[in-house]
Amino acid sequence: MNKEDVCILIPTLNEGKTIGGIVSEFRSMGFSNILVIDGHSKDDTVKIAEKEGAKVILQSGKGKGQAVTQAFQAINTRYVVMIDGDGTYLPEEVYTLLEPVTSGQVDHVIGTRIGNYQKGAFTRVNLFGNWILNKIFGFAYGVWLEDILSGYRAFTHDAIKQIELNRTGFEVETEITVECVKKNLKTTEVPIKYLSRVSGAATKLKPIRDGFRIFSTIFLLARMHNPLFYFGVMGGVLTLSGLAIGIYVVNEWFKRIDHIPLTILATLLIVTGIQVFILMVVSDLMVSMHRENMHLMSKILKEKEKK
Ligand SMILES: Nc1nc2c(ncn2[C@@H]2O[C@H](COP(=O)(O)OP(=O)(O)OP(=O)(O)O)[C@@H](O)[C@H]2O)c(=O)[nH]1
Ligand SMILES: [Mg+2]
Repeated sequence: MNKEDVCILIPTLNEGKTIGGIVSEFRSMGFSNILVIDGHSKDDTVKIAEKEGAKVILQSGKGKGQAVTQAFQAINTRYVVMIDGDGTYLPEEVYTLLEPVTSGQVDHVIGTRIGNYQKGAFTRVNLFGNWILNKIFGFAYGVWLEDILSGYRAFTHDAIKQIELNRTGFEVETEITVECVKKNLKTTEVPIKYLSRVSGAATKLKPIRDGFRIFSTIFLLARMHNPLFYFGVMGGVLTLSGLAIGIYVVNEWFKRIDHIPLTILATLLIVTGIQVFILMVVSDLMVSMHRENMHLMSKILKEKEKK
């Protein structure tokens, strides 16, 4: 691998304490193409990054997701490594991430933090949230990964040009992973070390708000990929809540107490739930047929290319 072919992409927002060290470490390893995409930091992040020899661009919108989207459009090297600017990932592990893409095995590598993290790097809430979101992702997309939210990744040029991103915030890692599954880009995970933030450097992640956003991203993006999951969860929630209210209503009715509005509500919930289940079967059929058509189309195109 030629180091000129690698762009090191670092999204930053007020990371003045750590960005200098990261850029200089990559430079001392021989990586000269370092792109910092900054979210209009109020501290001296931009100045330090430039001084250490990185190219800095300011993002046009808000959020890590928008920054990464903009950077992906601007990058034209053969390989890309994305790393957070908060000093929680080790630049020296870049070769571990690059190996599977440069050897042509995969299009996308995730550095998995779960097996080797410094004490205090994850709060209990983050660790639990991470675990549950990875499991939900597995159910939704049928791909079981350990750390879909990791900020240390490597990509091929082909991958960053195929990945289409629409989310603006911390849902970006999820959306990247979903896009890779949908576009049949091969993904693998390699274990990496995860450090805690240096003291005084504030996180921008709000666990509950961002956790919920990440969950809704996994859920909403599954509609076209796995309608069984998407409509199944929705139908399940509706029907089960209808049944719960229904059981209560019937129980009360045996005691000669009537709950007319609740009876109507229970009926409506159950009927809507069943309709969503029907929609689920129909959507699944449509997605399967579409997939077969696309498969056939790409086969025809490949044969045409051969001729
Ligand atoms: N350009 C840009 N970068 C951002 C923005 N928000 C966060 N970042 C950067 O994205 C990286 C990840 O953000 P963090 O706040 O560390 O989020 P996290 O790693 O999920 O959470 P922690 O566990 O607290 O580290 C850091 O380098 C941030 O500086 C933004 O709005 N714009
Ligand atoms: Mg971080």
